[in-house]
Amino acid sequence: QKLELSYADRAKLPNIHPLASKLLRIMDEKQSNLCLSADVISGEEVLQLADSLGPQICMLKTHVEFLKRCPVSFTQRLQALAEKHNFLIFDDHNFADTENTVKDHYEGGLYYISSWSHIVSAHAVPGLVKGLSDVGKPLGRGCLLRAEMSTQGSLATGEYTKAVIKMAEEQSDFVIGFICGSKITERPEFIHMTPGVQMEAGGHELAQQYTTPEDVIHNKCSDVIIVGRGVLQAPDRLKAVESYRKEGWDAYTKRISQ
Ligand code: BMP
Repeated sequence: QKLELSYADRAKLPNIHPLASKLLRIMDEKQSNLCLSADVISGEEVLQLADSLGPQICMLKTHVEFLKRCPVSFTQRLQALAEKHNFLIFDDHNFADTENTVKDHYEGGLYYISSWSHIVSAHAVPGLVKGLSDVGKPLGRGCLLRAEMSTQGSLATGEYTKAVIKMAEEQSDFVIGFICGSKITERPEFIHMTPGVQMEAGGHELAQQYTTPEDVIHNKCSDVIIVGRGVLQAPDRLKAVESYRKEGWDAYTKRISQ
């Protein structure tokens, strides 16, 4: 039986995108496959989460456009915290428009997302990420394509998901992986990231459906768990983030040693 490649081995693959390689190295060094979804509405609180929970995570996910109080210095301070604690920043913008429109939005607009976010997400519906890659590639940025969704009744399934994988393969100089429910391609250069994670499986919040870190990383062979409310609504966030990190990491070590 063929042993699965470790995160550290995948980081050294000849065709890997430098940003995917950096992420896999961070995951290996910090023993963390946890992305914190910092879904709070105050910019100061995002910064405080980044500083206090940063040592436990490989990535911090923002939705910058819904921050209520976003100080001018927010993105600079977030970048400094990402350096300090060695994690990547992922603004989960879900770009899904024409080449020209996404380009302007990614490069400028209110938030100049390309200037500070290592990674952004995009829907594959427009059929291309060229507008984004024109802006992001020269800066060494990467993109995650939404191949599946964790919501009940999602339309991103079957043939659609297959088409997303093909799109990623054709644009692998910018697309570093997927938002998906499980591993969807055997190509080890791509990163699989999965939301809808809590310690208790089977929970629902509006149309969100939850499963566990063990299920996502061990059974479904994804690479990174994305956790929001599981940490944010816990009475002790530091304790919660450490237990998600540990569960996710243990599930990974069990998977690769099989
Ligand atoms: P929570 O763990 O609180 O349910 O947060 C999950 C996060 O992942 C949210 O920011 C949500 O927007 C995002 N997300 C998701 O839940 N399902 C998807 O299919 C795609 C997402 O980006």
